[in-house]
Amino acid sequence: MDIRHQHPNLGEWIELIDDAMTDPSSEPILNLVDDGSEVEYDAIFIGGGAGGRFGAAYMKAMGGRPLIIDAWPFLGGSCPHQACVPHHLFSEAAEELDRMRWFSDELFFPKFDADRARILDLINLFRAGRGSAHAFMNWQTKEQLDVEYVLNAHATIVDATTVTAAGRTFKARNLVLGMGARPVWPDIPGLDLAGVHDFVTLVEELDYEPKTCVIIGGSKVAMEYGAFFHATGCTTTIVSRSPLMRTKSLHHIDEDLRQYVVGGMRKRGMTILEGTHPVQVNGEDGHVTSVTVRLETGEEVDLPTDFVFLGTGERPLVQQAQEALGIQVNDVGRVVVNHRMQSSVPGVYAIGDMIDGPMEMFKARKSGVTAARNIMGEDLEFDFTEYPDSLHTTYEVSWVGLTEAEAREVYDDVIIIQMPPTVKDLDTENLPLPCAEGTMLYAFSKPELSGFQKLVVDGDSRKVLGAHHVGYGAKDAFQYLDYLIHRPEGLTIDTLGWMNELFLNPEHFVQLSRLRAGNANLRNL
Ligand code: COM
Repeated sequence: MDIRHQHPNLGEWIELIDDAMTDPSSEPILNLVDDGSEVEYDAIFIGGGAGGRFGAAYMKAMGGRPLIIDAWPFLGGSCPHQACVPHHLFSEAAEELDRMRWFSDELFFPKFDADRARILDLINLFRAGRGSAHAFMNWQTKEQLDVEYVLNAHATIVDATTVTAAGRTFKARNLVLGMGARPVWPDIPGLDLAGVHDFVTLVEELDYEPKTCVIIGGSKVAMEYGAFFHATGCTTTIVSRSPLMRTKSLHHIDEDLRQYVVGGMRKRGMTILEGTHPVQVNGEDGHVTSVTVRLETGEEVDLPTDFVFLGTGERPLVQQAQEALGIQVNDVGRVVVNHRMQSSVPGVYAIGDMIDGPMEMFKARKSGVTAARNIMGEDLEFDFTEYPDSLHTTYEVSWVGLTEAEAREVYDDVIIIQMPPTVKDLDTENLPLPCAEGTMLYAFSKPELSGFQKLVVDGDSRKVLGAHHVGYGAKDAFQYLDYLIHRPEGLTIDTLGWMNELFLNPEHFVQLSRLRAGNANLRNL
């Protein structure tokens, strides 16, 4: 279907994409300036997810000629379809549900009606609404960004400059691989039973309301989806080999922050079994009924459940690139690239979830842009070994820079500014601080739920080394804190304490820094 000279509006795009998703024999969607046969593109982006879409858009803006090819009939990749967008919807629901449960029948809150808190309703809400994001990505990329694309068509890599798709052959100076990743399932018996899901099959296939959940794995996905399931009333147990937030994929987790987050999950009734191995998933009549696990003590126990969720990580889709190009991948199956996103094959770049580092949006988009800018002749490096991070439980948890323990290994005079403070016999359980965006109601009636924050400062240089926050409303500020503290000149407590805070805003550490900045020799707070 050639849509180059058509200009579907959003509603028309939704229909077009729906038709393509439901009809396996539907035609490719072509948005090509000419038939493509005589053209040498600057780059073909295989995969139009966050990395490919942003890379191609940047290249086009620089005067280049990119082409995106994607197997799905929409751009944006897994983010709006199965990954980040549903996760954020579910995390927001978890936060709301948590508040409604704690305040059930208090103040203006109605009595909590557990029958109305359903996983399946939220999934159906997402399924019914995700088409708008898909439509917008296609519309914006065509009409505003003027990027050519072929959708609803599998790309076959012929060599480092040639790709076939939709029955045509396309040539380019460079290939940018952004085919993404898919969840990996561990090797334990019983995972073929109905009722076993990962975050992809959850939104595509769940067709009943689970009553209990056993989560296998201790990843960010395990914690985030677990907190959501539990908040709906689906009693959730997490089975993790490592302590939560101590998995290899997370860095710079401060121990006090970790204790507050994991303690908060337990306080809400979740069971968290650390040092525990899944042995097998058991079922009856083809449906899961329990999970056998080996506890830290060596004892094996059965955890009855009607729903198993896997949070055991993802692997990139590299097979085709390996077979066609002999591209180098590392021991966890990620394409090896340098800081310009160049792979071991000249002219072939890899981006997003295909490469090492966090499978996060900032890395996807910026790696795509880095590839594009290098292809267009810039000498630009992107090193994503340091980055701010966040996750959701029923809280928003954000962190950047060094933990207290990491700082103490390197610096002699580490100063901690923290709320609530660690002071013996202070009765901090009843201290309504930090009270800030989203925790005012908690502060005044359930103070121990008000959150946690810690700033780590080098007392000698007065520079902020790290910031750690549990609460609400701080994540946006951490984007800028990350930038400020990683500048060569860093961010001193004096500069931070001199910023203009908007109302209380303790989550941005401004007022707490101001209380100490007058000290010539900094002191803990
Ligand atoms: C976001 C997808 S949902 S993209 O990064 O805008 O392509």
